[in-house]
Amino acid sequence: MFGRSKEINKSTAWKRLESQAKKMRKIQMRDMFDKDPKRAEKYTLKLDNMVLDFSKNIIDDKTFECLLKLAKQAKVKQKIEQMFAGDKINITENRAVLHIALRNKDNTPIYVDGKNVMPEINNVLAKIKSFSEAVRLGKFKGHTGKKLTNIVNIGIGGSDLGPKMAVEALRKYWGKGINCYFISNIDGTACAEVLSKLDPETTLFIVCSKTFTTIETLTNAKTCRHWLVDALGEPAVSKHFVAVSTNAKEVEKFGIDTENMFEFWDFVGGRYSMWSAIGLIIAIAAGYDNFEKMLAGANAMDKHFLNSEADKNIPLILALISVWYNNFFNVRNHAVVAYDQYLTYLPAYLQQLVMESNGKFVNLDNKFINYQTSPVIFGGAGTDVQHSFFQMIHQGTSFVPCDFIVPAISHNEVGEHHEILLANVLAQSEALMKGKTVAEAASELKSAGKSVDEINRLKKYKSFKGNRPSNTIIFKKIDAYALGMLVAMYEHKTFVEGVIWNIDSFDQMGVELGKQMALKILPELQGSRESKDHDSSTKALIKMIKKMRK
Ligand code: G6Q
Repeated sequence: MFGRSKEINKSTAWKRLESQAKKMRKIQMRDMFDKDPKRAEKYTLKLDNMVLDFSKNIIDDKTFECLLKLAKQAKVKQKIEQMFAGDKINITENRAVLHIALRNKDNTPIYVDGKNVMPEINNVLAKIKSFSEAVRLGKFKGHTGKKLTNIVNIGIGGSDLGPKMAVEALRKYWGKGINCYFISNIDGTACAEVLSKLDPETTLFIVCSKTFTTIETLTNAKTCRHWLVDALGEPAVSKHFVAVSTNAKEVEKFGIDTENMFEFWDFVGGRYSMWSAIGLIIAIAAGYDNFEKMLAGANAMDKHFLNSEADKNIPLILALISVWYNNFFNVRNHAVVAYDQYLTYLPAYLQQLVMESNGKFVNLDNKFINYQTSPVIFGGAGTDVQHSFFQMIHQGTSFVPCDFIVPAISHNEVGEHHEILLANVLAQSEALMKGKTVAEAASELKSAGKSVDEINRLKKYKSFKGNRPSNTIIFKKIDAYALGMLVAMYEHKTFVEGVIWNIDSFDQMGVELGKQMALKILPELQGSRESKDHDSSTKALIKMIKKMRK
């Protein structure tokens, strides 16, 4: 129903892009800038307090037109409308995909199986509001009557990365005295290190798990529960534990009163869930007003995405540019560099969003794909990463498209720090685009007074091929509204890429096999079952580990 009769790499738009890429490989961006003084203006889009400059990409009018045709051929517009209408576009799990409903500020009805989902969403939002305010104001107190100031999110994957990224992004807005912690890894160190800093009397645990069956989360939650009960006794649990889940039965079984449970729904995928009660810690840390602003920012991006023409549509254009390099330049990576210390966890969040959504090799027609899907996403905070992996971005043998994200105004305008930071981000994108020819490097060496021998020895090492693409995304300031826009922009970009590749961006079957095998290996490691049915490497490793642990 949602597949396409013709594979996208057989479409005329794809074929046209292949020949266009051959042509564009010979073109230098710096020449296109020289020829067209309006290039930046032409390839810049604005939305509220956000600017996207995508002019430093290896595209021209013809390329842009072909990319838009590809989107048309892939029926991107129709797919966007299907998502917003609540159609079950997650076909492998037969689910609607409605993170957009979580921030549907206009409250227009959205139906799934004939039922409007908005009333339930609004009820949970009201519950998030009243609970987060009660905790912040000290009205919801711990068992011994103390204010809850240490908020611990226990969850993993989608139940961790989004809230963790957003809570850090909004650190400047944290309520006075509030501290946030995240426990995700099954590694006992994660739990031990966090618990060692906490006082049970002032600690609130939020157990976030859509399924409430995830072994890491349940094991961590159990350990934290024991820690609390040891200190304050069983009756304290209801004052120190709340759950966010779709699975009331398992929440109850775990020993959390369903009164203390915040619901969410199957139509919200884990990695798209920070807008739901999974974001409870965001509301507690930064205040419900900011949580609402974040939803409003995302909603503004949703409306832009749904209503803008393709050639003005920010997430759609970013997706097309990504497909352009991925499928026509054989590029396998994409770097996201946020020049904002508070966005430190954005790349980790995006790694899941993009790679879990689009790292797929079966299409919507149930066929193996013979073209490249998700790139590898990596990144970090600028300027730090300029002193680590940027060497490869500037002089590596293949290019890595970059997204540079930066606020014009910092939350911490200390001395000239922010201006230096801004100068750096602009310098990076310009340097990547322009490069420095061998002749330019030679003339620089000459001006520095180097000998002819020295110049000849060094000029290639000091050259930069340039023509390395990047997008620059500027916000006035990264407040909660801007954060909402930014994250929604990437969600929709990821969706459009998936539509073009004709894959289901909303399941994650690829994480299952390892989980299944771990369950089999666990009793073997614990000694209760003999290791068999493994390859010789795994068998030997089990044996060695058991010996070391004796
Ligand atoms: C995200 C994935 C996955 C999920 C975790 C945690 O889209 O579904 O990362 O969020 O596996 O699952 P639970 O929330 O069910 O514990």
